[in-house]
Amino acid sequence: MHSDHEIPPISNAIEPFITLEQFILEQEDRFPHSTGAFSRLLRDLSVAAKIINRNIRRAGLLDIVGEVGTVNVQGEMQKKLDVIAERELERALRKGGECCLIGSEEQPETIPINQNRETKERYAIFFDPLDGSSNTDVNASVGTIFSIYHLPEEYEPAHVLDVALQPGTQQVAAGYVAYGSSTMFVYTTGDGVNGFTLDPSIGEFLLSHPNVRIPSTPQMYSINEADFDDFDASLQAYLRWLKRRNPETGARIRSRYIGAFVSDFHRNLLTGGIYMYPATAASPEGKLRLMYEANPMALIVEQAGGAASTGSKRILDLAPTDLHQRVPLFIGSRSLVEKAEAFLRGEGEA
Ligand code: AFP
Repeated sequence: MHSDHEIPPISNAIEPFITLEQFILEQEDRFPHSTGAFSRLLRDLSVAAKIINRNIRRAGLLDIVGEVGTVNVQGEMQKKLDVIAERELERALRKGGECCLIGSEEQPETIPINQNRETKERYAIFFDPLDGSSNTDVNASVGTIFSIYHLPEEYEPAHVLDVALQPGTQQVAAGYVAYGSSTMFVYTTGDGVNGFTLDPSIGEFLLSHPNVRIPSTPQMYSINEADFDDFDASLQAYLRWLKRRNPETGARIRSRYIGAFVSDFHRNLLTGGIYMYPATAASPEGKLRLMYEANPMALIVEQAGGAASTGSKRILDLAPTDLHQRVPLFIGSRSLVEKAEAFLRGEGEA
């Protein structure tokens, strides 16, 4: 017991830590024929993440908050930090040389890079450089999301997008960076999910959340309820069900919505819960993009024991047709995603 005036001791002796780079190299050692290209790719992404983080952390001090004055392919005003994040990712991937195709939320078309490189391993990377970027103006959390695919050894350059657009099940890796009260790099290669927290004093991501599992008792639901009147009646019924007290425990799930998918997803991954961006009358396909938002998070959530659905189909099974394709999304704890699907089929409880 501590008296009112006594501050409980806080241990800072949780070393030794493993860095993201050490972790990646250890994983690589498990594959005897690995060329190291994939490890270098992840390293490049982590370097870009550190530079983006540096800019975000000083955003209020430099002239990098607000809009650039241009509109991106989504019809959204580009923020200065959107452009900076996009540039840093592209620069790191060009320099690294392992990535041969970039698909970004901020660009109308994919960008072929490093095409003349002599390499057997070619990767395509799809990313949202700065998800939730409207949050930067008000000092709230934002994130970066990425999804990695193999490209075949040989392909017709004019048709590279056709070979790059693959279902989410084919992702080699997926991850995100959450720029919150601390900065975290979370990723999966299809063998569990691991989270690394940036230690700014040494400039390294350190393993802080090994083998993340989404808790089975959900705590949170996240949806923009301002759109309630636009939702289908079955979804409205599901929301009413979510708000009920558990008849046995009296507990109630809480509502949280930051307006940055990465941050809402990350919190729900750690606490248990569901994030929803459904189809509405105004957005019949929902708002979030399959290739660089839904697919990478779907792989992560499944690897952590959760689920991701359009409301009727598994996200990872969808055959993509377009770089910027949108998709309705229900993602998080398996029990809540399955319940949402049941309600949307008209089989929910009264
Ligand atoms: P921005 O990157 O343009 O800020 O969009 C963020 C986002 O796509 C997603 O991260 C949020 O969950 C969602 O939009 C919020 O959108 P609503 O304001 O329609 O709820």
